[in-house]
Amino acid sequence: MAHHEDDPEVSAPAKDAAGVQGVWTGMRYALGKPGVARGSRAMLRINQVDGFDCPGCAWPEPAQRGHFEFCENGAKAVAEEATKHRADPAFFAQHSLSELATWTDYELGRAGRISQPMVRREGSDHYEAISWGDAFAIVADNLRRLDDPNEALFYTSGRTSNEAAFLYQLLARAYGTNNLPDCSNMCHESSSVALSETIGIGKGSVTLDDIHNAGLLVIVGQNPGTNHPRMLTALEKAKRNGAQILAINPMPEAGLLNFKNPQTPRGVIGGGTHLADAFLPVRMGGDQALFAAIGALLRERGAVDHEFIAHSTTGYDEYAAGQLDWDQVTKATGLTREEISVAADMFADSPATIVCWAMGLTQHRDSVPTIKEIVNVQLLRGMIGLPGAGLCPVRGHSNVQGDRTMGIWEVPPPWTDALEREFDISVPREPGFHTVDAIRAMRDGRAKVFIGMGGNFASSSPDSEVTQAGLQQCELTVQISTTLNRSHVTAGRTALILPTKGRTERDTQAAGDQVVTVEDSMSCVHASRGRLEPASPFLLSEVAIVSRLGHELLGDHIPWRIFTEDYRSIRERIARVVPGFADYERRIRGIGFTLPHPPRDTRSFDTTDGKAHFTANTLSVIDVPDDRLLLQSLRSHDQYNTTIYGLDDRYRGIKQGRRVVFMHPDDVAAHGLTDGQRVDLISEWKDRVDRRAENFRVVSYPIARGCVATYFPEANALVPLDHTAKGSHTPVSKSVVVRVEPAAVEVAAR
Ligand SMILES: Nc1nc2c(c(=O)[nH]1)N[C@H]1C(S)=C(S)[C@@H](COP(=O)(O)OP(=O)(O)OC[C@H]3O[C@@H](n4cnc5c(=O)[nH]c(N)nc54)[C@H](O)[C@@H]3O)O[C@H]1N2
Ligand SMILES: Nc1nc2c(c(=O)[nH]1)N[C@H]1C(S)=C(S)[C@@H](COP(=O)(O)OP(=O)(O)OC[C@H]3O[C@@H](n4cnc5c(=O)[nH]c(N)nc54)[C@H](O)[C@@H]3O)O[C@H]1N2
Ligand SMILES: [Mo]
Repeated sequence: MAHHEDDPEVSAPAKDAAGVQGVWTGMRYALGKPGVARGSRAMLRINQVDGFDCPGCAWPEPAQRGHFEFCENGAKAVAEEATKHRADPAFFAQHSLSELATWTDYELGRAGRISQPMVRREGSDHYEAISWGDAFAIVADNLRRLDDPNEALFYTSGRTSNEAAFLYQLLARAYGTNNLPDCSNMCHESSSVALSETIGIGKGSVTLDDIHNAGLLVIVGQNPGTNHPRMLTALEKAKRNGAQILAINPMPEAGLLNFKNPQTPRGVIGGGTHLADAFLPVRMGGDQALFAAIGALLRERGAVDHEFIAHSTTGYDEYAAGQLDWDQVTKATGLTREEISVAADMFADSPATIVCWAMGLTQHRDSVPTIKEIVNVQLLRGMIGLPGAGLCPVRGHSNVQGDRTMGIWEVPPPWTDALEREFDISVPREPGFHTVDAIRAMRDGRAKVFIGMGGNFASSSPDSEVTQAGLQQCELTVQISTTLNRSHVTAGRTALILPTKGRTERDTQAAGDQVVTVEDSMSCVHASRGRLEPASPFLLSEVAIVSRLGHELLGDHIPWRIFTEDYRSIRERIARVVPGFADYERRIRGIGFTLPHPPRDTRSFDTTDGKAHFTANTLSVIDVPDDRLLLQSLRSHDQYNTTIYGLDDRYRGIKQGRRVVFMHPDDVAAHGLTDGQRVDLISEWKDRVDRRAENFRVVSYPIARGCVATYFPEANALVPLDHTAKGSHTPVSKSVVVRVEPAAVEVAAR
């Protein structure tokens, strides 16, 4: 494999998202990779009622579907699954593990779909083919040999269907552990924690119609143009209906400012729709102070819904008694009091406000209080459970919310008693390991078997060196995967790759072609039917893999075989165990159904006292010394988490390279650097370990002062394992204190 030079070309960032270029790029991915027929057939089935759910993101589909309910993002995700490249036994015979370890994530991903089960036996430097039967026997043997079921880890990424997720947590819990870390731990955990504690449910309270009918949409810490492109269509519609948009972000992301909808003539030919009416270039980590200030200004102006507060909430007096220190606010936000007042006016003038957010809020040390401060502002104005109003955490992975609903969680779910009764098992009640604890357990030899249901734990987790060493120390690692990634290369002493079908692929079992179900970011559950020919005849579905492992490990006390033959039998069990799923089978026909959400549906709150909770949060701002910078790691336009589709980041003006660090021109100068210079990033934390990531090109960029940005997963080496969000244990991927040094000479020459 030819190694790609990482030598970025830089031009001015784009001012709008999508447009013709977006469609062109999307179609290019769709048509170029899998071959024209397979590609376009796949595209036409995305997000249609009888098609498959787009594996791109968790943004909901409208009830009235257009012919093209997908975007560039979805097109790339589908093309990735439909690639013609194969990591087959010949590939693994040719490339040793030590060689593959030198490849970038981009190069690994391009090896394509894994076509057969593979094993790396202890001491060998190569994977070799293995039969499914032998592979399951190895897993079951290793699990049986453990002294304690809590020495095993069952990780899940967020693409897994409800059916596979339900069986997977059943397998782990029946085996005897709650060690179910998942990508949520690194993603929206802070949202789930903050919302559960304040409104009694860890999910967003709006529907797509609410978005369309909002008076004010606040988009904070999210880059929808790249990560949720279909959301732009909803924003455009809201805008036509008269909505105002307030964007809050340290970077002026293209999709927030202007949108050329490629699916309307206006978008293709005209100037597009101006989206943001106001833009606050907040300093990273400054949102808690910002929303506390907005709340204070609203109270000052009397823009308060006293009736709602008296009837439906508690804690207002304590919250309202909080004193605001404006010096602290301006320091934390980097904004002036006037700028914040403009934002407060927008809240005060809006009859219906929705706040949307994503990783820019959830991956900080103070993420939980920050989101609680947003809840405060929404409660203050009574903006919950009203048409066009509410709280909207925008989820990432297409079924990450559904996986949680199905019990993928290190905490035993509230319906654990029902699960025990249904399957006549006993489930431990003490919580298992979340992602960060799972890494600690591997590092310390307390966890010895790692099983990954999708995902790429080695690259997506914090403190790459510690995580990867932890995996390599395991007695057994098992990756249930579609495409090759770094987690296959950072193999345990014995390592298995169990290749599975993607969501786009036909899943035929004894009872015929199967559908699976997923839940989107707005709690709508619907069916997904794969249509494409599977990438290889040897692939098993995720459901079949879990069931065969369950059978091998636990026997047929749980009817694993029946589950695989007909997925309806799994949904029957889910309907009996998980609240909200009664009559599951019938209700997934057509466009599906929406799960109950008390605040949204009836303005009621499932908290201890039946009220929504105002919270009084102490403000403490991360202290960044003058000669240091605060670093965030984010996504380029050409990646899906650790899957790197290409080396460009079109909207930010980057081509052919990923090792860039975005920096305000004044910071470039203040740090004695020049645009284009190569630098090393060294993260500093109280454990005094210098974590390094080397050889990044400085890019002068409009980003808030004192803040820098670089791409995930290249930056994960810089995120200290023990530096997590208070209350949610989420790694602080967006607030790492770094020093920047000119690149060491020998590195620059590499
Ligand atoms: N194409 C594509 N789509 C995706 C993904 C992908 O990788 N590629 N990933 C999926 C997943 S799993 C997820 S979770 C979502 C992620 O979706 P996003 O959350 O949009 O993802 P990020 O790229 O991490 O962008 C974070 C945004 O927050 C801003 N930000 C950073 N720190 C702060 C802060 O302190 N305050 C404020 N106000 N803003 C801040 C950044 O400048 C950036 O615009 O996307 C999903 N969709
Ligand atoms: N520094 C930093 N770190 C981060 C983040 C950040 O912003 N900054 N974001 C965090 C977030 S929000 C998330 S969600 C995590 C993501 O963490 P993960 O979910 O662990 O990572 P992904 O890159 O999404 O996983 C991609 C792999 O999943 C496999 N895969 C794809 N589709 C399927 C499928 O249908 N079935 C199965 N079984 N496997 C499949 C493929 O082999 C592919 O290589 O990363 C987190 N890590
Ligand atoms: Mo995510």
